[in-house]
Formats: sequence, structure tokens, C-alpha cells
Amino acid sequence: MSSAKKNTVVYEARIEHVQILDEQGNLDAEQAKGTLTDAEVVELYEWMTICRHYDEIAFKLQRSGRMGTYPQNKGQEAGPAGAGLAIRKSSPDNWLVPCYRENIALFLNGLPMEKILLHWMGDERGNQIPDGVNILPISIPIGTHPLHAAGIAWALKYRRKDAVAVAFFGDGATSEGDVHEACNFAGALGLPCVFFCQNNFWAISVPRKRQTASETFAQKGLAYGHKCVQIDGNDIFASYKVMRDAIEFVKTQGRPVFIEAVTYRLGDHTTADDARRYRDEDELASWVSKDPLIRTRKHLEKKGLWDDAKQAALAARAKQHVDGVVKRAEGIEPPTVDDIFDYTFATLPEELEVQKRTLRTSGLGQAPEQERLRSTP
Ligand SMILES: Cc1ncc(C[n+]2csc(CCOP(=O)(O)OP(=O)(O)O)c2C)c(N)n1
Ligand SMILES: [Mg+2]
Repeated sequence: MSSAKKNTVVYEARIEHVQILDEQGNLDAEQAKGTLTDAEVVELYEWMTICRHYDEIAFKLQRSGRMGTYPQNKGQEAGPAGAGLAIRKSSPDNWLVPCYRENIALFLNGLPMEKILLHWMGDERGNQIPDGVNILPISIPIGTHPLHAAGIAWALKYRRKDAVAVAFFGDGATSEGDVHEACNFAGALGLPCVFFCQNNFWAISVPRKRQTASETFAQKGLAYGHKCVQIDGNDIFASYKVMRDAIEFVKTQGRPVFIEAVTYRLGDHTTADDARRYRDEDELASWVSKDPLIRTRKHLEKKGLWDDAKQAALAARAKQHVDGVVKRAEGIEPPTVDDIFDYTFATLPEELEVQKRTLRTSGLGQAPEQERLRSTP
């Protein structure tokens, strides 16, 4: 008889995909039990519609020279909507640590809508979050902010707060080292942190298949000891339920959760991009039918909770609401040129001090004292 030892399997894993509301607006009643109430579905549908209109207006502001650049959230509203509501409902002490494609989660958690417009207008005041709103400024550096979420989660744990930190980031961000450091840190220290990865199949012009050889983004958390799950990111029920359960899990089990929300960017990367140059028309068309607004409306109509008259009233409300937001954003006193210098150093280095002075002169960069000399008769 052979005495050779048999190899054993030391690790096996499965990634579950959660979908509760399908493309036709059909609901899996069993899974939906105890999740969103009818009033909440209506609330989220209204918010998604307002945010879609906000996106269209922001696009026009950029095209008419009233905004620097803007990344549309179009098509990706459902994931952050359901997740945002779950975050809001579980505790006012939770923290959101966003990038730029989850506006709706921020608005649902108290960020004034003009803040995002101001940010993209290049006004630093767009990044000043009101006191009591636990949201960090949106992170343009890709993938750096999950580290901040892990740090906040560590502080929450240290202070024994019954709350969590949630980082939102894209598929492209998972190729950045910082994301892995954040995931490892949160896993190793057992932090109350949820990682919400919006896989929209593109990182500017880099397609998902070039981004990683990993079969899912969700499984990236496994190596760091996270509980990992993939959801239909265009399904408000799935995102609400999975985020709600994730928050409960990280608080009670002391292990982070990594959620991959499978969605699609229906617009260009930003207003500075033209996706037609690298993206297949058929691929885009196949995702238009999965639009989260369409399926949520179908669901509401099936339940007798929505009709054309309500839609028309909502469209008018969305217009009025966003008009007000634009008015507030454009109505504030413009920032001074000093803003360029005033947010990095407590004491400006001499070189920048000179630049700050000369920027205010009307001539060819002369220091104010030189200007005065020149104009002396
Ligand atoms: C550290 C860093 N590297 C590169 C960029 C340039 N950049 C801006 S957006 C982007 C793609 C991000 O893709 P993804 O994380 O999938 O987010 P999405 O834009 O698809 O929502 C890149 C590379 C950046 N902003 N920051
Ligand atoms: Mg992406």
C-alpha cells in the first residue's frame, strides 16, 4: 500500500451574484421581502430621475463654457441609490468616501447638490462639506481614497462607534496599489469598512477585459479576508439589500465586505472624452435596455404606483429642482485668484508669494512694485 499523502484543498470560494429586480421590472418577491417599501422605491426612482436630469444639465453647462469638465453618472444611478439609502438608514455616523460616479449616494446622505457643480466649476468651495455631513470630497486621483475609508473605519472602531465607512470606486481603480493596501489594512485589522466597486466595464478607454484577468472584481477582496459579493448594479433592490446586510456584517463580524456592482457607463468618460472612438455601438445598445430608470419605472407601473401623469409631474419637478441648484451654484460670489495659492501651504514659500503678487498685476508678470515704478511719471 502506498504511504503517499493526498493533497488537500486549503481554500475554496464562490462569488454570489445578486439580482432582485430584472430588466423587465419583475421582482423576486422572496428576496425582496423586508427590503424597500413602495414609498422608498418611489423616492429612489424620483432621485434617479432628478440625478439623470442633473447630469444632462451639467453636460450642457460644460458645453456652453460654464463648467470645466464633468463626468456623467448616466446609467449607474441604481447601485449608489440603493447603497446610499442603506447607508443613510443604518446610522447618521456612517461615512461615505466617494470618487465621482455616485452623486446620488451623496445627495441622499445630505450633500447639497450645488457642491458637485461647484467642484467641476473649479471652485474649491465645492469641496467644503457642511458640518454634520459625513462625506469626504470627491476623489479625482483614482484609487487613493479607499485608504481614507480604511483610516476612518479604523477610527470608528477605535472609538467604538456603531458605524461604518464606505468607499466607492471604479473597476479601473482596482489596478491601483492603494486599493489593495486599503483592502489589506481593513481585512488585517478587521475594520468596519465596505468597499463598493462600480464595474462599468470601462476605465476611460481601457475595457474591462484589459483591466484584469480576474473573472470578477468581487473576488479581489477574498485574498484580504473580505466577504465578497457581486450584484446587478442596475437593480436598486439588490444594491439596497446587499449594502444593508454588508453594514450589519462588518459591524457584527469584524470583517470588511467587498461589493462589485455590475453596471455600465452610458455616457462618455467625461465631457473631455468621445467614447465613439473606442466603444462598440452594439455594446452600448445592449446596455441601454438595462437602464435602471426604465426597469424601476416598469416595476412601479406593474404595481400601479406610476403612470404618465406622475412622470410628467416628476419631469417638471426635476427641471425646477435642478434649475434652482444651478442658480445657487452660479449665484455665489466667484472665488478670488488667491484660491490657487491658499490651500496647500500654511506659509507660502517665497517663490509662490511672488507668483501670487504678480498674478494680480495687469502687465506681463511684473511684481506690483515694478508696475508702480513703470507708471511713475
Ligand atoms: C492616480 C490616477 N491615475 C490616473 C488618473 C486618470 N484617470 C482619470 S479617470 C481614470 C479611469 C478610472 O476608471 P474607473 O476606476 O473604472 O472609474 P470610472 O471612470 O469608470 O467610473 C483614469 C485613469 C487619475 N485621475 N488618477
Ligand atoms: Mg470604470
